[in-house]
Amino acid sequence: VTLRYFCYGCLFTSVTWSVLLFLYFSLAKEGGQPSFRNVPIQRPHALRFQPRFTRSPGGGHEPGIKAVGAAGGSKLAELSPEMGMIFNEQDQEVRDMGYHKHAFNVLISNRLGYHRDLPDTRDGKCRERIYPLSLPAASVVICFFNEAFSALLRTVHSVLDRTPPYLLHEIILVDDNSELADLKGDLDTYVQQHLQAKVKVVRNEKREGLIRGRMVGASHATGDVLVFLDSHCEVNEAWLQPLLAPIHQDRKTVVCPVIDIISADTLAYSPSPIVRGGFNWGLHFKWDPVPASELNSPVGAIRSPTMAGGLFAMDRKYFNELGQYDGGMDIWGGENLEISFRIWMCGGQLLIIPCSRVGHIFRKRRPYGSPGGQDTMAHNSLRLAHVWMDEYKEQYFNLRPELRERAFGDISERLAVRQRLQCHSFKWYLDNIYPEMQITSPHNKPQQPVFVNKGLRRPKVLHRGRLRNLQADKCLVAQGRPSQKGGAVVVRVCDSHNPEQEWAYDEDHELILAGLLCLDMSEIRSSDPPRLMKCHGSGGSQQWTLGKNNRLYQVSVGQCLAVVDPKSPKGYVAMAICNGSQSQQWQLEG
Ligand code: LR7
Ligand code: MN
Repeated sequence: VTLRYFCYGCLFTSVTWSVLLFLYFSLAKEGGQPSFRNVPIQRPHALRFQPRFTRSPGGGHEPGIKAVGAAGGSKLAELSPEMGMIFNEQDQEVRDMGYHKHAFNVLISNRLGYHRDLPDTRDGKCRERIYPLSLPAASVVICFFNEAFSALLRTVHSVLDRTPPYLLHEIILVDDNSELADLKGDLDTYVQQHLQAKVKVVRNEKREGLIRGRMVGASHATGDVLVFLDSHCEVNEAWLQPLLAPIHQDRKTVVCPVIDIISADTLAYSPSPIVRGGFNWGLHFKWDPVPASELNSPVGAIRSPTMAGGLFAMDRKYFNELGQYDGGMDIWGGENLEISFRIWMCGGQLLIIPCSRVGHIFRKRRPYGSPGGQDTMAHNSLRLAHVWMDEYKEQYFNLRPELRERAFGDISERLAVRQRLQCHSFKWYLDNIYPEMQITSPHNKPQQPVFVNKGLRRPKVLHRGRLRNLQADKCLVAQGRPSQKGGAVVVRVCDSHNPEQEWAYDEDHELILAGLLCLDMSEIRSSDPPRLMKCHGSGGSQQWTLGKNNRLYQVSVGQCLAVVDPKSPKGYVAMAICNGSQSQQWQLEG
């Protein structure tokens, strides 16, 4: 039962209500404040009450994670359910407004306060590691736009609480012209009264977006190393030393922590599996499994073709030498791939450090847009394609033909950066850093898609049968007619006599339903659920592997097919980061 339903439940049951109120008051009388997992509940502070909004359904702009629970389902993954309880109308308002403005559970965030214990998610061996005492000091740059006050302050305090002072040069908060009143006056007052002189607030006079925002932050920084964080993070035990050490050793090394998952609905903190960064030809970031060759030890650094974007550390002077960011990129998107390509192509390296853990609240939608409603991801991706991708930008345009002629502004300064640094070609990057990436070029693949249904080429069918989800004990079928292009798939009661439930899995790794359409995962809108499309025969969006743990892995988005809610009759499925849970287990049974 999710917390959410539980709470709506109590609203409508007066009996439950009285029990809850009784419980609450008796607890409050006994101990002043009830304590859940040693975390005192702070009554929401200074929240103004405004009309109620209903929560928009989770759509999901997140590049990767819709993770449910921790790998291995540790007990640390869940906070006490009382944390999210709604005791009065005020709580309801805080929660509803919070979801509306921030797309996560602000009620719980406020109650957690600015400090909390976190489960130590590192491998045990990390605790035995010894780092040099003399390391460069860090300037932590946190750029924010309309962030929830408690989430921002928890980010700041987690850094102050878990960083040895001599390694923390300063924290620079860049307010990207937020509209929320508490991020102005209240924040200034709080910083003056409660935070050390180390915390500085810089304010943008107009909204710049996170890319120019970080450049502003970096320009104010004076520490040796820049550490960028999103404004809804919590750093974990001894997070900074493992990031600083490799930079100290080699100034052209850029490092990312493992990004642990803070649930947007429960604020529970759980470990992420060790994965590394990739991308697809829609120029969306994705998580990839770590190739065996990179997995030398559970604590060793992992070379990563790309970074997710928000959380990384880099020598400050090297950041400037390498060309900071592309200042022509707006608001959100694309800068993560741009800096990743630039690091590798121009003589640096990008590593993920398993012993450094930082949690991030993964929301199901982005709660803000761009000022003029532009698609900044497309604008920024265009710039990055034209500067860095050479002939391989065609891969992007094949997926987004409408962008081929789209203007992208002046890129001469960025081309000059590439020239000045004598960077490698994109082909070099693909060959040496991301050999897993599949290329659909006119040379090795037919340019005209081959339709299996048209009989031009028939890949051999390896297995046939129903696809049963082990948790829901239901089978994957078309939501409407199996011949309907673009139709969704859902799970329904299995029926071995129904040919419309029969999937064929072929040597091209396609999954074809009822001999008609292929299971397809959009590379352009990677947060959408999979759908049924005409088979195109060129892998990518239609390439699935039936792998270990019975998982159904989608190669192009790097995620697994999961049942959303096994008990719901709706039977919705979605892509989620692979975590081995039962909701992600499928059996092809003939
Ligand atoms: O106009 C803006 N101005 C800002 O200051 C828009 C955003 N921001 C701030 C915002 O308040 C936040 O602190 O910028 C930060 C990042 O914005 P998010 O949290 O909305 O981004 P995200 O977490 O959805 O997206 C990921 O991809 C982005 C691409 O531009 C950035 O690189 C984000 O930093 C990045 N986040 C992460 O890498 C965390 C892990 C996510 C994954 C996978
Ligand atoms: Mn974020």
